[in-house]
Amino acid sequence: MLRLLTAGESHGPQLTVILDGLPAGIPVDPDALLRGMARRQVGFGRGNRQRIEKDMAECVAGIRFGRTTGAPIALVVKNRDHENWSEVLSPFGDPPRESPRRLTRPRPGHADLVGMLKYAHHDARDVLERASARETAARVAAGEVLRLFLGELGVSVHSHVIQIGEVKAELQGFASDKIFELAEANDLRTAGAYEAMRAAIEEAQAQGDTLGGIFEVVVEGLPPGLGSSMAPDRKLDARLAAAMLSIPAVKGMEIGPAFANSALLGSAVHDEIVPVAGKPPKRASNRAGGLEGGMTTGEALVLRGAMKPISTLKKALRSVDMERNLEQKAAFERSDVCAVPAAGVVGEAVVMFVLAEAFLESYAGDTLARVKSSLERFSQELQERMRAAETGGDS
Ligand code: EPS
Repeated sequence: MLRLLTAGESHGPQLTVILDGLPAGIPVDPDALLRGMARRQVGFGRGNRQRIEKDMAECVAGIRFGRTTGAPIALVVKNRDHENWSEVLSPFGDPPRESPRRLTRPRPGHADLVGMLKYAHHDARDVLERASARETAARVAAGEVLRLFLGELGVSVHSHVIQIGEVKAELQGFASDKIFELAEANDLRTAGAYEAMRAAIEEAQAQGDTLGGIFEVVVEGLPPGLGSSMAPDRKLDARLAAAMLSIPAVKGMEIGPAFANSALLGSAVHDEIVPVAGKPPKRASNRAGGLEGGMTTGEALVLRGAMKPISTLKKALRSVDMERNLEQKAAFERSDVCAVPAAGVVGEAVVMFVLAEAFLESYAGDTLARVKSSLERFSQELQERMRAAETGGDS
């Protein structure tokens, strides 16, 4: 069983993540963690906070001399901005009177109002500090360890932005390698329509507004059969959907071109099965996005996340001052205009967690070597089966 738990407020001293259940013996390169965290901080349209933070994951448990030990892994990401907030977020003592950081006019779209009602808070800061997407830095830190594990199993995970506001990237005919290379090279993490996307963000910013969009996570190198069709809660598509929707502001998810598929005839949607000598069959296309029957097909896994626009608006919407129950404009505080590029990197992290869990279900092992040899055995079994079928002795 793989478990992940994060703690930490957006402006508290640090974020903490515990990842428990990975096998021993995974090589961990601290520079890889650093690079992964830096990718999440990229993004035209982010606010000034990213100029303050330089995210680093400090390992405080579970890794020794560059390898996982099998113990729970604990990583810490310091919030540099905390020094400006230490009084406001003090764990003890009395709240400062008339604090300018007190937030009583909840922002539509944020967790503010419902959280105030649910937890009986008078200051929405008690809600928003945790609802903030800052928490995703911790999940990305853990995700980078998961990436190293999956990399050992031959799996690679990428993401790119396919839409900002109404601007769509035109990617017809692009090979996936080219898409990833282009996306890694710019601050919108997109392989197409960069200039138009940037202009849309600038326009929203000039109007005191915000923009959402769609990112795509692509995973290559998966074996067929991760997940299960046998019970609803083991279906990989359902688990991936839950993971994607756990990212702040992600309100929709799509497996491959699922919405477009729903408008087509079956013959135009389903991926035909073609034989390969000595190996399991391949697919002539991948409109299923790499999943059938709640299991990976062995083709690339393609998942899309739709992110709503950031809910902190300079051009504030109507709200209610909860101290007086009177109509007021919603509060505004420093925020991002658009965070879709970062959400894609978070998407990678949450998807990697589900995939690592699924690998450990099918190929359990206390050490990386045992997990690898179990996966290798499965691959050999598939090849032997197809070779036997070719010689007429289907086993
Ligand atoms: C966020 C508000 C902004 C974002 C933050 C999420 O923070 P601040 O209020 O300190 O400017 O930058 O995201 C991050 C700090 C991050 O690292 O992703 C919010 O309200 O959700």
